[in-house]
Amino acid sequence: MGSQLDALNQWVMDMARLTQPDRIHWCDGSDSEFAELVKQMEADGTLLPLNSETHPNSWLHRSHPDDVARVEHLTFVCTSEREDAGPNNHWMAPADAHAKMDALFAGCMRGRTMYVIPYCMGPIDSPLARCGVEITDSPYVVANMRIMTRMGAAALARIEREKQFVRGLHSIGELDPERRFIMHFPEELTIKSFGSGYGGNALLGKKCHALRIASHQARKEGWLAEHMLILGVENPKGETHYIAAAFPSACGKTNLAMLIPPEGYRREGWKVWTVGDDICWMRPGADGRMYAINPEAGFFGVAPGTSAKSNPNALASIQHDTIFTNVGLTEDGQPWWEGLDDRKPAIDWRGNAYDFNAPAAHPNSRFTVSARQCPSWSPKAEDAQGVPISAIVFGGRRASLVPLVFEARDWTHGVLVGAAMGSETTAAATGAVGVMRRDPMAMKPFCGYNFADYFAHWLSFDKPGAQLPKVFHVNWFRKGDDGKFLWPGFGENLRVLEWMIGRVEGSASATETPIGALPKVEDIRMEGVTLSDEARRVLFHFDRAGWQAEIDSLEGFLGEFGDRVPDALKQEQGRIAKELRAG
Ligand code: GTP
Ligand code: SPV
Ligand code: MN
Repeated sequence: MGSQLDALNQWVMDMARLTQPDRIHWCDGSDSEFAELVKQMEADGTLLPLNSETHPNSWLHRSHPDDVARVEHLTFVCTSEREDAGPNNHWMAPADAHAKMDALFAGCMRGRTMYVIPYCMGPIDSPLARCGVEITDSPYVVANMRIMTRMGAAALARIEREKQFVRGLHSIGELDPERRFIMHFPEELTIKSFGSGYGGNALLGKKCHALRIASHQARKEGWLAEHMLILGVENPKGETHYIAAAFPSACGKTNLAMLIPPEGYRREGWKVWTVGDDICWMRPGADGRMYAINPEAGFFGVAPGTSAKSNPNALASIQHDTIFTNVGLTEDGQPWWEGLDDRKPAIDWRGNAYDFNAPAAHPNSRFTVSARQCPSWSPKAEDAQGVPISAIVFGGRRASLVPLVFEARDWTHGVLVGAAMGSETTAAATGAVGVMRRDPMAMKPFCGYNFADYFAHWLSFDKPGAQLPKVFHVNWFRKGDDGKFLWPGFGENLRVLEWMIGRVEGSASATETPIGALPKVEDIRMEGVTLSDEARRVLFHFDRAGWQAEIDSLEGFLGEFGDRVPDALKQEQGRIAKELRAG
C-alpha cells in the first residue's frame, strides 16, 4: 500500500466522520455497479427510463427547478492571498471557507450512501493526465462521472503510484439555493461543493478540477488548462491539422468539435475528427509545438438546438446509453427539446403537461454521453502524448462590430485578442441572458487565479525554440439589421477553418489591418453558400471607428487588474490604439 492510498483512506475516513453517511461505497467503475445504481435511481424516480425502442439504456433526470445551471455568484476561489484569486474571482479566506463549508457538511449524509469516486482526467497512461477523487452522496453524479471521466479501478491504481490527487467533497445537501456554495482551494488541491446536483457545480472532475484547480497547477508546472474544444481537420491528401478553440459556455464548442463538412468538401475527401468538446490541457512538447489532450471521456452537451441538421454527430451519439437532464418528452417517451424537430412534445422539463407558452426543455438542458459513441471521435483522442496544435481560435457571441474571422499578428497580439474576448451571456449560468461581458479566453468563470497572472503565463510560452500555434478570432453570431444571424454557421464553419489552415501553411491571402489580418470574401471558398449582400459587406469589414471604441474600452478592462497586468500586453493594446488613430 502506497502512502497515497493511506492519505486517501485517511481523508475518506475524515470526511465520513464529518458527513456521517450510513454506508460508504468505493466505486470501481464496473458495468454491474452502474446497473445497480441505475436500478436504484429508477426505483426512487431520480432517473426515468426513456422509450427503450428508440433510446435504449437512456434516461431522463429532472433536476430541482432551482438547480439548472452553474452558479457563478456562489463560486469561490480561496487562496491565502486575496490578490492571487484576482478581481475575476469571488474570494474567501481559506480558514473561513473551510469553516463555512464544514458546518454545511456536518451530518449531511445521514441516511445516505457516501460514494468514493477515483477518477483520471485524460488518457489513463498519459503524462499530461491528472487524477482526483470525488466524494458525493449523489448516485446521479456517480453515473455522470462514469461517463465523463476514466473512473474506477485504473484511476485508483494510478493514484496509488502518484504523489498527488485532487480532493473533491460534494453533497447535494437539501438543494437549497440559500445553502449552496462551490469552493476551491487551489493551494490544497481541494474542492468543496454543497447544495447543487447540476453538472458544472457537482461533477467535480469537470470545471472545478479540470479548469479551476488545473489552471492553478498548470501555471506552476508550465502548461495550460483551457475551456477549449479540440478538433482535427483532415484534408483530401490525408494531412490533419489540430485546432483548439475557446468559446464561452453555450457558444458553439460542441457543435464545432463535431462539425460535418459541407457536401462539396465531403466529396473532395475532407474529414473532421473530434478530440474534445469543452476542455483542453496543453503543453509544449520536445519539438517546441503545443500538444493537447482532452481530459474528459464524455460530452455534457447543450440539448436545445441539437438536430439532424445542426449537429448530426451529436444526435447520432445520443441515440442510446445517454442520460438527459431537464429535456421534455414526447407522448411515447422520447426525449425532446426546442430545435430538435417539428414533433409536438407532451411533457415539459418540470414534468408538467406541455404548455405552448414556455419551452419544453430548459434552455440549459443537457445530454451526458460517452465520447466513444460519437461517429467523428478521433482515434488520437486516446493518445497519451496528445495532438499537436496548429491554431488556437477565440470567439464569442458578438451581434455587432466583430468580423467573421481575423488572425493575430503574433503570439503577444494573440494573447491580447484572447484577453479582450467578449460575449453575450447564455443560459449555461444563472443570471441575465444576452448581456455583453468580457470573458477572456472563455475562462471568466473558470480561471483559478488572477487573470493578470494568467495573461503573463500565456505570454511566457513565447520563448526561443517554441513553435507556437497561430491565433485567430471568429464570430459566428454577427447579426444583420433584421436581428438574424448573417453567417450560416455549423458545417459551413469549415470554410473558415480551411482559410486558417491556409494561413498556417502560408497559402491563403489576407489584408493587414490594425486589429489583425482579415480575409476578403473571395479569400474564403464560398461555392454552395448564399450570403446576403449585407452579409458579404459586414462579415469581412474592418470598422475603424467601432474598433477604436472597443480598444479604448479594453484599456479600461486591463486597468481593472492594476499593476499585475504584464507590460507587454498594455504595450500591445497601446500599439493597436495608435495604429487605429493613425488611420
Ligand atoms: P458549453 O457546453 O456550455 O461549454 O457550450 P458549447 O460552447 O459547447 O456550445 P454548443 O456547441 O452546445 O452550442 C450552444 C448553442 O449555440 C446551441 O444552441 C447551438 O445550436 C448554437 N450554435 C453552435 N454553433 C453555432 C453556429 O455556428 N452558428 C449559430 N448561429 N449557432 C450556433
Ligand atoms: C459550461 O457551462 O461551460 C458547460 C456546462 O460546459 S458545465 O459543466 O455546467 O460547466
Ligand atoms: Mn463549457
